[in-house]
Amino acid sequence: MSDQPFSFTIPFPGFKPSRADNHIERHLSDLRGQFLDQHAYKTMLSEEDTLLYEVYEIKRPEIEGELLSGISIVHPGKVGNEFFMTKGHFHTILETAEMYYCLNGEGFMVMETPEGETFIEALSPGKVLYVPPRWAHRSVCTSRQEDLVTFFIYPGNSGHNYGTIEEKGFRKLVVENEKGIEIIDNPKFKE
Ligand code: PAN
Ligand code: ZN
Repeated sequence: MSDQPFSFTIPFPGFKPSRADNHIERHLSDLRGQFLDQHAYKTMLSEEDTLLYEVYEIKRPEIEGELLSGISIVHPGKVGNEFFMTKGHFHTILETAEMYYCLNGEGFMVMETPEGETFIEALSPGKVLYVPPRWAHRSVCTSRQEDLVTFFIYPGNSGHNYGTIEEKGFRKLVVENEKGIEIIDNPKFKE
């Protein structure tokens, strides 16, 4: 027997979907080693394991032909001068794409391929972003007070490879310095 079609709503504001099968919370401790300023990271972590972002997942079977979707909410804040961000990942099946639709806030999607190509796209409400197959992706919230909220859709069989990024990091980082928001090379990136 086939599944029935279903629908849900994403309320404005709030952005918590009316249907969510899973709610993931990721804290500072989940991004160990990823922020450039490790002194600031450790100091912050010793005070509180701050909530950096949340994901509401609409679950479907993780098989080819299905689509997985959900809402990602990255909260505003910084570790040192680097903005709060998601862990970021490649898809386990590298040849799978993803689409993002930005609903709220300001930020960037930081992307790179295994071959070292990089691409950074600014996100603001209304922006639709296509992340092609092979591109690792990480969302970064640069709003002062607002959450960066995106709706995402990707193939059911994609899977998530977090290990490569945990080990190597991304080639580019989003920081704020005297000049304002800047994209810099990650001095700690491991080839
Ligand atoms: C998104 C991400 C979500 C959270 O659903 O999973 O934004 O980021 P991390 O998974 O890197 O913690 C997605 O890209 N799924 O494939
Ligand atoms: Zn993804």
